[in-house]
Amino acid sequence: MFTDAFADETNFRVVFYGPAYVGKTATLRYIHQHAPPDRKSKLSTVTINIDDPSHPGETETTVWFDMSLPEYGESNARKIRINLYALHGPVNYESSSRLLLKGVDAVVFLADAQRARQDANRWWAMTLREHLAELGRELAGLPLCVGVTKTSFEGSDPALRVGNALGLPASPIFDIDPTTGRGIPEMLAAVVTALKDGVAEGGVAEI
Ligand SMILES: Nc1nc2c(ncn2[C@@H]2O[C@H](COP(=O)(O)OP(=O)(O)OP(=O)(O)O)[C@@H](O)[C@H]2O)c(=O)[nH]1
Ligand SMILES: [Mg+2]
Repeated sequence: MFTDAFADETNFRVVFYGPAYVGKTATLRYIHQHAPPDRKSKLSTVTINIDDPSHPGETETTVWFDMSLPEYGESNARKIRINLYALHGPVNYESSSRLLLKGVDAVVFLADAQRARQDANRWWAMTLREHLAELGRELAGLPLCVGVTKTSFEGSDPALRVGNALGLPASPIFDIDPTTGRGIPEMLAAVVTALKDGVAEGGVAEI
């Protein structure tokens, strides 16, 4: 989180995290498409240098945009802006996840409802915990929401069952579909509520 005094905004970093092909980019794209034009940056890919001395010069790609959320009121007496990030495409290096999660304020974990993907969901949930630990952070206490995609596919389990099997701390679970937007506004609202709850009341004091 950082405050931008010039824009009078509090910025939160929200990371969308989960297995390959679960729908991270499609979810970001849906949120971006439905935000008013004057409140958002372009949806962009950003190439990052991976922070790994054994693989010098290697890069990975993130997808990113930011948007202001005046409808959610204020946090610390400033308007709320969220910066949404996800890794994009094949993830070859663990250090890219750690870079992504550095300074994270909230995580949206996306899980794939297809039964064949349950091991992948759990593996990514485990790596989320591990990367945060490497960064000196704990999952408990970090605002967290779960979005379950592809629930309408053949061979899928219901969202609650998928979400509850991840081994993550109890958190709101949403049945989402980034191709139609089902569940996404509700999930976003839960993320922002959790972010606001995490910031102590009291406003900004000049010192
Ligand atoms: N019908 C349907 N399609 C979905 C759903 N969730 C994801 N998809 C599709 O699954 C495909 C993969 O989605 P992406 O958004 O590219 O997934 P990703 O997590 O960004 O994938 P990587 O960046 O490669 O890890 C896209 O064609 C999405 O439209 C869903 O709930 N329903
Ligand atoms: Mg992607």
